Amino acid sequence: MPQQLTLRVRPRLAAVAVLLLLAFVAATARTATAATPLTVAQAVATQNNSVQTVRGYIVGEPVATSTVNRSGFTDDLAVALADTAGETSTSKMVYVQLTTQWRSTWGLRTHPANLGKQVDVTGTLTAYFSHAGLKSPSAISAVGSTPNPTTTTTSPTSTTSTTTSPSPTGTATGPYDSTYYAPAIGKTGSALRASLHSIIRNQTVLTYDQVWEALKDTDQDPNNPNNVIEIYSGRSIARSDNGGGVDQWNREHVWAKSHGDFGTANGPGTDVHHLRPEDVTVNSTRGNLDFDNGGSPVAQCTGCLSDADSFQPRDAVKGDVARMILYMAIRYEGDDGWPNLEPDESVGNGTAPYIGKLSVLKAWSAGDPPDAFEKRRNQVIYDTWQHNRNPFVDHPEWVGAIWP
Ligand SMILES: [Ca+2]
Ligand SMILES: [Ca+2]
Repeated sequence: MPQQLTLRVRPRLAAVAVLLLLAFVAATARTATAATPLTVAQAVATQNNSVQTVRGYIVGEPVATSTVNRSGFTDDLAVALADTAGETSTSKMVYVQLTTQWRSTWGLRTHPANLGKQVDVTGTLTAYFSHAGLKSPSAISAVGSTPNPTTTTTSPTSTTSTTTSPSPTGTATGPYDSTYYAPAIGKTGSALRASLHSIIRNQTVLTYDQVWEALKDTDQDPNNPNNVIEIYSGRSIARSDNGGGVDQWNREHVWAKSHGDFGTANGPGTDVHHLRPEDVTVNSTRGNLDFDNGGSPVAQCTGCLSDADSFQPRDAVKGDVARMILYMAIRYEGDDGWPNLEPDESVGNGTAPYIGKLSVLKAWSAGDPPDAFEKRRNQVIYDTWQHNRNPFVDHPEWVGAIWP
């Protein structure tokens, strides 16, 4: 009898297995046929009046065929999308018409912090401003946020009440997750970026004079409290030997201050999350160069390379440099009187508020995770000086969650 029972059950199991298989195949097919958003490059090449969904970063406000404002926004009527957040070439953009229903949520005059956000826009691929366009949108949503665009919000109270969905990137846990970072936990993409920005922009702003004292604290040599460590060269030097003379150390702006031309007024120019002690001569060699791999050896800076358009620090601080640059990108979004700083894929950015190369910085961050020195520095800045944190030191995986 037991054997007969087994024989009866087996066909049933087989039938269930077949049903499960069919369900799986159906689900897979549904996924495979779901529309993949077009890139901006594809949208530019497909101006055929079809209705499509395009994914891109908001890079400015188009006001004429070849003019896109990146700051000083004049209206909420249109936004330009590109495949990279730092794109400045209008030929690599698609201009999105914002019909009335979208202006209060997506217009840059009302929401300048939308600059740099990644969005999906569904509309008609047709010329706008005599330029590649996407008109009459039926849906606009931030990538990584809830798909219903009407729930997109910018006020801090609404942000914190957003339902937490599981993060597709997976997250490490940290000591500040239930406090400082609570509104950001579980988010990714543009939602994570917006949340982190609203968290870290609350800070004490130092004067340029205070930066000297802060650096003597934040960059203290762990083996000699009377010294500081120079970022690029790694040299330990008396903390009191600061100034403008040869072989002294001075205040290096890792985000070169000419990139966005913010100078040394209280603000990004005095933000010690990216200010570091460096030898005067090495600081001068780095100048305002973008970051990239390669070049010739740099005098007084073992392991550093430099050429006409880029600088590469020693291996031990490559990740530190990357996380400082990416901190600046999230901290400065153009909404508090300073330029919207962004990483891009260029070298030779000059005075534009961009620093390259993003792909290299991402690799540097992955290859050189935060060590005790970098973590202590972040803590000292938080406890004593600015009272804000570098999220990428606490959660290096957020680099990939924001810049996939
Ligand atoms: Ca490091
Ligand atoms: Ca920014």
